[in-house]
Amino acid sequence: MTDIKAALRAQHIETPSWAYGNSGTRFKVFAQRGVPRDPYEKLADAAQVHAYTGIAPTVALHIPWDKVDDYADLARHARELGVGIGAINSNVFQDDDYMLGSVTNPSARVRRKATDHLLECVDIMDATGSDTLKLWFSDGINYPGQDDIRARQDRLAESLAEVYDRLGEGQRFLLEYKLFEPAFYATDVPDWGTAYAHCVKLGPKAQVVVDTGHHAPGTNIEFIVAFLLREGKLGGFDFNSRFYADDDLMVGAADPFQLFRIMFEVVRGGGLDPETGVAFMLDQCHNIEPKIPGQIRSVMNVQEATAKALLVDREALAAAQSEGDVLGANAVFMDAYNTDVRPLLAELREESGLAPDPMTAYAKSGYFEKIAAERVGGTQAGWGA
Ligand code: RM4
Ligand code: MN
Repeated sequence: MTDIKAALRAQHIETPSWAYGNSGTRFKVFAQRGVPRDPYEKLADAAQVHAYTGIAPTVALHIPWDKVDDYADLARHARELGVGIGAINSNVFQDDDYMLGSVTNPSARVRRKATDHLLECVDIMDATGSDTLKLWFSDGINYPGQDDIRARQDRLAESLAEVYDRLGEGQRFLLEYKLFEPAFYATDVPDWGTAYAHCVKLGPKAQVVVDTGHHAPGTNIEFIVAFLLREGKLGGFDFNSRFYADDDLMVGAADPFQLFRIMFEVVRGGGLDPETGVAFMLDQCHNIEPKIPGQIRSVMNVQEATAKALLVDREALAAAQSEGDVLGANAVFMDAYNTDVRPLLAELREESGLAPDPMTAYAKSGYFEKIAAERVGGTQAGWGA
């Protein structure tokens, strides 16, 4: 139990700045009270998630949504709030120039512009002390014949190589894949295999990030996790859950059993050891639920799945597996999943001087009432600003 608690204490879950802003679907973005107006206020909200969970000490930024004049000052502000700057997320999907792609665009001028943005993100890493750049490309084509699939791979490789060469000591990039959307026919980085092949060619500073919402229904995500971890190429997760497409709902809400299976492979592959560098990040939007409690709940969901994964009796499992005891092995696995770990986590929090239930503690704190009263006027942050 001491080992399990130590592993749980060491786990860090990163929250995304965009989760604190308004979001919605293409039909409607619902504005909520108290929503941050700038990156400074987003960091203040993220600090609340850390204050009540104790395990969310970093915040991912999205550029240009979180553009500021002085990034060192933003990092200082984060430190004062007790958090740090996590991954820098690039954005090459919201400019008219990118209609036919960013780094894979047939136009050399557009490709240059896109790559320059990625390089600018590395500058921001330098200024904030962030060690991770996250690359997601919306690039792809909607119609057969629209562009040359193979040439687009060449252009992608060229841009990635330039960014890779710009990375400093202790910096890395994570390449994210996504099956479809916004491109519908062929996406340029549609799956882990494509991301993996590019990363292998580039070297150790390039790794794959698994966004749990970016697969076809029924995909065995834990298999991908086991494989990438074994190859030293699992850079981290963008956690969220989905029912249909890239729903960005709270992680563990749609399929807690899948989250447990993923976390078991992480534990099995040593991915909880900080040296492996697996980043546990959330990539979510809270369209209809309040944002800070939505993030607190999500962090707790990942922590609960991790605790259950750590509870799997690995010795008993290995014994059953080597004897070919199918039902016995499955029972060991399910016993852990069916354990209620909430009392253990409450105890862990109390040992660290935190309230046993972060949701209630936050609700009682009065923080929401305070930001709702104070944050009037100005333009609320939203997905895309
Ligand atoms: C993309 C992808 C990226 C995230 C943006 C907001 O679908 O998941 O990780 O930065 O959405
Ligand atoms: Mn993502």
